[in-house]
Amino acid sequence: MTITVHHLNNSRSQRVLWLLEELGLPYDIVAYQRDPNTMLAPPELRQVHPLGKSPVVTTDDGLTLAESGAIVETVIERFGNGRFAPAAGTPAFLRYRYWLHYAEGSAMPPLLLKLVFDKIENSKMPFFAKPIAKAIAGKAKRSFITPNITTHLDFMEAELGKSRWFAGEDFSGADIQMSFPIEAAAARGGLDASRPKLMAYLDRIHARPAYKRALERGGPYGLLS
Ligand SMILES: N[C@@H](CCC(=O)N[C@@H](CS)C(=O)NCC(=O)O)C(=O)O
Repeated sequence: MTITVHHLNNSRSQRVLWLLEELGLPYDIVAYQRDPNTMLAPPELRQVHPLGKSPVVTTDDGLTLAESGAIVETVIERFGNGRFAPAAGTPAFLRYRYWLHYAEGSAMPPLLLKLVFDKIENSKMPFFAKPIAKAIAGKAKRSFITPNITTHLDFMEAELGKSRWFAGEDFSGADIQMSFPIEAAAARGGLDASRPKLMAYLDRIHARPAYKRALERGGPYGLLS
């Protein structure tokens, strides 16, 4: 079977390349470039999936998979042969499923809000609008966004104090899914050496040969710069 990853530069689809490298599965990449001004995906991606977001995975037997957590879960279920997911019915499996959902459902929203409000603060606008925009963005960040990011970072740091990887002592698809919010937090969400477990975790995932191979296939990945 041929697996094709519809890969947008600098995006969540980097995780899918990494997963396929970990599994040693052959795959093709169709590359899409973000608009340098808006950072949005090009319209061609809507021909693959109506939302026009990345990642999307297609197979030559007619599957179209979207939503990174669902892609990670489905690929591991179909091709994992017992690798990268704890056995069904175990407490570790519940943790695995929790983190697969948490990454996009809970960790990403405040990080995305921060990105949007940072952009509003720094975007060009008539001079008289600037102080108003700055005041609104500053209030949203101080009162809601930053405290939420702090809560999530504290939570993740504490969880990594309980086990080496998110689902337990073994590396799993949950770690691949969790890499993106943690990388995003390190790039622009205030994650730094004051949270040593998360920083060491990032070093561990970046040292994995499959992670490095995925970077070579996927091209420059801005969250690491
Ligand atoms: N929750 C979705 C999010 C998908 C998503 O927003 N992808 C971003 C890339 S990181 C995207 O395609 N952005 C370009 C756009 O919105 O046009 C997932 O995890 O797959």
